[in-house]
Amino acid sequence: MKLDDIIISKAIIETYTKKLLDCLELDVAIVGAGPSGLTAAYFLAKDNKKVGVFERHLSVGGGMWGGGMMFNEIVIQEEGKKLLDEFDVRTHEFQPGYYTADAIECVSSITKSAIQAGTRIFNLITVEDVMLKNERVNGLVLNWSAVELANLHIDPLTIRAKYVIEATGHPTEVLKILEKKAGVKLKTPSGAVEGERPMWAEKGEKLIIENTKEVFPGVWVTGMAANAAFGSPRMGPIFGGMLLSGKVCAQRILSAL
Ligand code: 48H
Repeated sequence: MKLDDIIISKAIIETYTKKLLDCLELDVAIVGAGPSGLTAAYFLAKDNKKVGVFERHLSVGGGMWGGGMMFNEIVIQEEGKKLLDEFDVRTHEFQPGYYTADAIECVSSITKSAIQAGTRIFNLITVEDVMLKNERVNGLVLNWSAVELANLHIDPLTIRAKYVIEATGHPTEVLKILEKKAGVKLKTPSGAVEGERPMWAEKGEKLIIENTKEVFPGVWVTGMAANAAFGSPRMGPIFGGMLLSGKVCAQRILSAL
């Protein structure tokens, strides 16, 4: 069969452009394709909401690939295991209440589920700012991660969304942007990002569910960013909280939409 190089290029450019154009107005825009962001995306897309995920890196999955200290297995508790069952990830009971799963299988299966439910994931795009109107976030400001890396002076583009999910993990990048550039008060005790506390798996996993909420008009926080925002402990390589927080975030947004 004959292959034309230019048709290959045209196919990619046209298809990608269509995908991006279709995401200029979203129900929910998610910043970060770690386990919490991907899980939230899956449950929102499954409910027929228009969801786009923007991820700075080439690969999705955030901090999940490396398990604990590069031992690429994760630990999950009973409630989290049910979610891995839904994502068709195999788990192994280590001892009652503690399950392990292959970190690579987790990332690839959750990602596949989110995409097949209808989520569009845009890797290599960094969220460098938010759109703020009448004291409410109503969209994101995007640029190629390569522009950020090369420190080029190139203006960004924007997308509009009914809700934004802050799923950037430990650095809470979206909330830091709001703090620094908009000077607004978040719905946290101090009005600012409280900062994550030292490791305490049990407490961190419990609090993450109540920390998953709207932290500023139009912005919901999930995953590690939720505990960092509200000053709760980190929890190490137990990932049930990330998945459950993503699910709860989606459910709470679905009620709000
Ligand atoms: C685009 C961005 C931007 C930006 C960041 O860190 P993550 O895996 O986040 P979670 O919350 O889903 O999972 C946290 C988990 O991986 C973890 O770190 C745990 C459990 N730690 C416990 C402990 O004790 O250490 O993913 C966040 C993603 C990453 O892929 C980033 O590249 C991406 O967000 N991201 N993408 N624009 N401005 N900032």
